[in-house]
Amino acid sequence: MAPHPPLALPEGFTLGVATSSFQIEGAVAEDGRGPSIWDTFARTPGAVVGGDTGDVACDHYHRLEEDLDLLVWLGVDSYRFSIAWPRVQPDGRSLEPRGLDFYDRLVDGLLERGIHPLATLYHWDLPQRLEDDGGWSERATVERFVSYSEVVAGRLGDRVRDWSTLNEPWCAAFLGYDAGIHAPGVRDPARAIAAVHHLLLAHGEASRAIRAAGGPGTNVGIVLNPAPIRPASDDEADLAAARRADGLRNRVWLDPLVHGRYPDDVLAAWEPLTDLGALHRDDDLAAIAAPIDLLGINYYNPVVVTARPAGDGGLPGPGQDHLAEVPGPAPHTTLGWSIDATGLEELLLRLHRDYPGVTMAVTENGGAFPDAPGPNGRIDDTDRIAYLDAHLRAATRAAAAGVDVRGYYVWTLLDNFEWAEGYAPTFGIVHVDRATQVRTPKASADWYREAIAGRRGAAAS
Ligand code: IFM
Repeated sequence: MAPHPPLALPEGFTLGVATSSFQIEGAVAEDGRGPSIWDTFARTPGAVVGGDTGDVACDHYHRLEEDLDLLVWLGVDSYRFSIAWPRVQPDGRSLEPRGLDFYDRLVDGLLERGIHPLATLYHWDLPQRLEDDGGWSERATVERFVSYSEVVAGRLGDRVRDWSTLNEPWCAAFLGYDAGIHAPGVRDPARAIAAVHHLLLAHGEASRAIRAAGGPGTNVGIVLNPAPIRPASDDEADLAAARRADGLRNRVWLDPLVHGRYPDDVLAAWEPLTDLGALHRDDDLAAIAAPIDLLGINYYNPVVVTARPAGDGGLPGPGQDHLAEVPGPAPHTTLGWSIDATGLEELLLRLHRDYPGVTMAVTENGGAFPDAPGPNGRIDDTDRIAYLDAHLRAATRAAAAGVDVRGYYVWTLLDNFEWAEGYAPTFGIVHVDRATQVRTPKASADWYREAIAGRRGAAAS
């Protein structure tokens, strides 16, 4: 079961698992938590497969100790989790101390167990009240995020040293405000373009506030979901489509964050869609480009794109009507995503080349697989083990080639609420019985546990 051949991890390489608040916590109306945009969206008929909601999810809010003990059993170095903004500020403004108390217990529970916390402040659960005022399309949401970040870092910053501001702002902006397939379900290119800028600005401004609240030794970063973009063919139109798609998936985030400027081709494409002059103010880019300590990379699969006639649909993202994603080569996970670990290595090498000097970690990687229980009820998910093993090796190859990549987090600990797909796709290394909430480690959990222990053994010998 242990990885074969043994993993050659760089010295000090972190192995962890990742989750997010809305996907696991449940208890959406408890201890003063306010509604988030995902509570609202999940109740919109047809928005989420099977009408699933986050009302119960993995009931993690009530099963915190049990889940912390699972982390101990796995032996992870670090746990990446997110804080639910509407638990801490139910309406995006006023403070709910019981919400903060929960994260206090979570952080203390991790530290008591020798597990390093990596806290994300925003994994898509915007307080609904802020969306009613315009959400990420409005500049005022930046201020709200900064004050929320100050409150959380003020309370936890004596114990949490590593923070990320946002998780995958690409999804928040483009799936949420352009394609409308994630909360808040808006389809308005101008609002999506505004959301990009405000999310980036919120990251930059909040990073300053978190450092101030946490004091020396505070590390702040952001988590993105960049991907290698591959043209469907060598046709000039497909090559141009790939370049265009790369702009919105990768460069529109990374160029401002690292180089302090938006890519010219993206600005040119967006100019006809909105008033960029009014949106982008003088000092914004300086704030966005504040140095980061860690760039989190969530990697699942490369994206294959083709040119197509403009019309409804297209790739998520303003100005991408004439682009489409085509299925990548087999094999695929149950969500139809190509399994391609070489894409992770290629991506890390490209980021190292184009954005030198940035320290990275793979903050999410994993797959949804069929997970049929065997006669003894055990889930022998050899497909997931093969996936994780190949990707972990790809990350270590990139590290050996000189990329500054310091860790790897499996997505995810528990089978959970997979956003618009509901509970059917399972990414967890631990099975969760939806009726009883009983947690049962899958074979992949045993594999990861042995990989972690083997690595520790190798370091000690
Ligand atoms: O479940 C999500 C997670 O919330 C963000 N990254 C991708 C995962 C799988 O889709």
